[in-house]
Amino acid sequence: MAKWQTRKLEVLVGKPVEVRLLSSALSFSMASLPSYNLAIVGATGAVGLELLRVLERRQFPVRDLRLLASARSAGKTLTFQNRSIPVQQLTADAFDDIDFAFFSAGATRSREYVPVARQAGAIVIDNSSAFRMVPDVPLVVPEINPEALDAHQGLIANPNCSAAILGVALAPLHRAACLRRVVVSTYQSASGAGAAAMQELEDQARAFAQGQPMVAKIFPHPIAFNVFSHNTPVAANGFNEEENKMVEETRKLFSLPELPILPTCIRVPVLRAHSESVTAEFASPLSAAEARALLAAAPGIKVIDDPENNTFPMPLRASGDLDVHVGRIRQDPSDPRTLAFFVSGDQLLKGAAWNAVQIAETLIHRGLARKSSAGPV
Ligand code: NAP
Ligand code: 2RA
Repeated sequence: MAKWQTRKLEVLVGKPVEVRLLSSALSFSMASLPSYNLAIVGATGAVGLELLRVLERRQFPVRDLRLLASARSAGKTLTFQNRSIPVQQLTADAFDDIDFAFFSAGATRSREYVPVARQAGAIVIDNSSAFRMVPDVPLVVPEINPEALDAHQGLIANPNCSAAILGVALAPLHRAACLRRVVVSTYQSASGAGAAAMQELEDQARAFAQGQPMVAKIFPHPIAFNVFSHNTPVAANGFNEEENKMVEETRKLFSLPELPILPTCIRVPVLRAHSESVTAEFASPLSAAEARALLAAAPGIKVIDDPENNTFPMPLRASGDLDVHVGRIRQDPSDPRTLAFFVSGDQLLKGAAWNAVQIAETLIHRGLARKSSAGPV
């Protein structure tokens, strides 16, 4: 961050501000680096396809790219840097000579094949929920806890997309004022449930427009023109799986194992990008202006906060953006330590593909891209 930005922040906050220079650490140049052999498990899925686009966008130094999916996709081709690359069936010998393996094919595949990939020497960055809460597996969002990568043993977990987006917005505020409690309601897009769910929303909207019945196969209820509680099972504690993941993973990301978090996860008829209405309580008072300045200076965030034009974060605008959009920032009139704000972030990017590639970039730049070794799983 430039010095003038730090000073502007100090004027607004009214005290010296310690700003961690994550910004520069996060906008790495990937030119003139050695190149790597990559594998993408689940390359044909919603996240896998985004991984291909993000690797291109970041000019990630790729030597060889192995695209893996189920037997259904074997023989298909996908395009990467104007080259046509065949999709291969995921098998145990698919990881020979691979430096980084990005997994995005569900927890069952990760449980079976992540140990195989690590045994073959690959560093695994896993988008599934399989290992996120294993104590020695770092769960990382580079804007929050890049230092957790230092002790990695060849496997890094990418958090749940709703937790990642929430965490990016909370991080600069927590650094300034210390989080005490979070209440969050999500507005989650169809693509959070995969490529087929995204297609289901499009098909239902088309059917509705043509006066045809809306067929629900992936979701338990019609997703077009509807809103319903997140489609994961409700656990004995009354919270659904998505809500429980948000609580556990946010606590792990911030190393705040007792942080009170009250989530409500909702599916909405949006194709892509999750939104969240957040109420956060802090140990010390934080005005809306202070929060806006902290958020504007933080890496990975765009402040979209324009009351005059009634323009705030929206999933349509956040779609395709690597940054999380934050706005509608207000201080609770009844408690100066409580803020309310609204967030939209492309969960296929910051909640999955971009965060995974960013982890690989951070490993390379911190000199941590060493070969995998035996570890906790
Ligand atoms: P998706 O669109 O349904 O894609 C699933 C991928 O897994 C496809 O490439 C599929 O290949 C592959 N696959 C399925 N069964 C397989 C098998 N037996 N062997 C090898 N590959 C198999 O799902 P997604 O949304 O991309 O999610 C992928 C993972 O990322 C999940 O673990 C999910 O929890 C996680 N994630 C998703 C999001 C999100 O916003 N969608 C965000 C964060 C994390 P075929 O095409 O051949 O079937
Ligand atoms: C969802 N959190 O939106 C998931 C995506 N992994 O359902």
